[in-house]
Order: sequence, then structure tokens, then C-alpha cells
Amino acid sequence: MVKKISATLLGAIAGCFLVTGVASAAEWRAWNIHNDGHPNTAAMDRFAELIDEATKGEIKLQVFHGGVLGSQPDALEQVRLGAIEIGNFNLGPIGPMVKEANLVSLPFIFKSVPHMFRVLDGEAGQTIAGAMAEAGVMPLAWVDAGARSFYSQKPINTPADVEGLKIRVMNNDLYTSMISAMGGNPSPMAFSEVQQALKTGVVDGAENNFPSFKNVGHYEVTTHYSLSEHLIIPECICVNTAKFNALSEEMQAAVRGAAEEAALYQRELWAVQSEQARKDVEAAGIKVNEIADKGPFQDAMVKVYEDYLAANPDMAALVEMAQSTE
Ligand code: GTR
Repeated sequence: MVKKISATLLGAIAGCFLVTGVASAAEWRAWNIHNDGHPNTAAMDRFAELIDEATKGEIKLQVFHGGVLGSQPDALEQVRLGAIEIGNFNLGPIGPMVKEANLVSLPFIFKSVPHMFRVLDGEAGQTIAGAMAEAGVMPLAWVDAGARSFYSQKPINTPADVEGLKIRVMNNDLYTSMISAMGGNPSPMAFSEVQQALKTGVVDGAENNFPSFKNVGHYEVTTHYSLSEHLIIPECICVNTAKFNALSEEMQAAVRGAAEEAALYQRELWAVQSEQARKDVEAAGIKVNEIADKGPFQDAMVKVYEDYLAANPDMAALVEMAQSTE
């Protein structure tokens, strides 16, 4: 009997050690919507290596590519709740959840990608990051997603060309207002459904940057890409706030440092691969048209801003901050 008890006790003690051993190397999961060949996929793989090195193996990151852990709105909710620790998110779908993040979804709010980074590196960026962290999705580093332009079966040179077209947008009321303001029919839809919708004519067009246009084969089912560059939306490497805050200061610095380095790597890859993606789709037959005068598109957005600011007067200060950033 005594022997039996001590054997059980020993087993329990050994079990405790085992459990402690496993718990000390945290296993984190990361969500990424993109497939191989997209700059973010390579950057997220690099992030997993960097986090391993920086935390000396205390945090192991498993990255799930291709959106296999769910659509972007679902994954956002999961990171918020801590069911997934890390997400490589576009700020567009974060807007409906975090009001301050919606700044970046106002069409033409940024003059260029460098301007966007200057705004994010300033007070406006801190406000957005703080609000996101409060909501449970803390940005560790910002990454580049270029500019989004329209594509469809005909060139789009003026807002009037959008009239009557059914255009897929990401989930955010600002994008539906943007399309409606040009007389188009907005169709919010998950990224994974867009290729089929373009192919079957469920939508007449969509809008995205060159790497996404190429990576998921949208260029195979459309003919014209028109450089409206109406949205410049940043993306982030984000972490569940509670999981991050539970780390020691040393571990927090390691995780943040790894994310920052992975983000720099992403920006380098982005510069090269977005150029390449444009060349590749052109070689595959896509007609790319420059839009000499974007003024009419910007004019069409005046009403979007007016309605938005009337409904969200507390966003006026952030809008002003972005617009006055050099
Ligand atoms: C891509 C972006 C994704 C997703 C997608 C979309 O450019 O990187 O996170 O937002 O666009 O259109 O849904």
C-alpha cells in the first residue's frame, strides 16, 4: 500500500515537472491570410525564426498561412480573445472594431506610403496603436501593403466608370460608402471568395494591391488594372494584448524586437515583389492604366468624409493630424 502511494506520488511529482517544462516554452499560433510567394508569408516565417532566437526558444511560433485558421474578421476576433496569439492583419477590417483604426480607411487620407508611415510613427499612430491594444489586438510593428487600385473587365479612368459596377470590398462601411459615392454597388466579401466571384461574374471588379492581385489569381479572371490608388492601408504584426502583457519585460522586448525586424524585412521584400507582381501580371496580359488626374475620385470622396465626420465627430482631430502631417 505504502509502496503504491509513493509510486503514485512520484508519478504526480514527475507529472508536475513535465507540465512545468512544457509550459515554460509557450507555443503560439499566428494567422496569415497569404500563400507562398507573397512578401508577408516570407516575413511571417522569418518572424517565427526571429522570435525563437530572441526568446531563446521560450516562445515557439507556428504560422498558419493561406487563412486556414479563418477569415480575417474571424481571426481578428480570435486574436482579441487570445485563441490565436499573433495575426498579420490589414487595418481595414479592424476599423469596425476599433474606431481610431478607421482613420486609415478613409480614401486618399495618405499622400503616399512614406506619408502613411510618417503618420503612423507620430501621435496619430500612437493613438491608433493604443486603441487597438485596448481592444485586445496590440500592434507590434507596421508593415507595407502599398496602395489599392480597382480591377475589372474594363479600364476605370473616372468615378463615372465605376457607376453600375458591382465591386467587392473588404468588410468596412467606409468602403461601401466609397463605392456608393461613385454610383457603384459595393459587395463586402471574404478575400477567399473573391476569385470565384470575379470568375462567375457575381462581382464585376474588386480592388487590391499588385501582390494580392497576383498571389490569389485575381489577375487570371480579370483584364484591366486601373491605378486609382484610392486606399493606402497599413498592415500590422499584432499580438493578443493580455498574452503580451503577461510576459516579463525582457520577453516583451524580445518579441517586439523580433516583430520590428520581421517588419523591416517585409518592407524590403514588398518593394521588390510588388514591382515584380506588376510585371508578372502585365506579362500575363493584364492592361495596367495610369490615371492622370485622380482629382475627380478625390472629389467624389468629399461626401464620404462629410458623412463619416458627421457620424464620428470625435475622429476629426485624428483626420486633421494625418492631413497636416508633412
Ligand atoms: C490584402 C491584404 C489582406 C486582405 C485582402 C483583402 O491586400 O493583405 O490582409 O485584407 O487584401 O482584400 O481582403
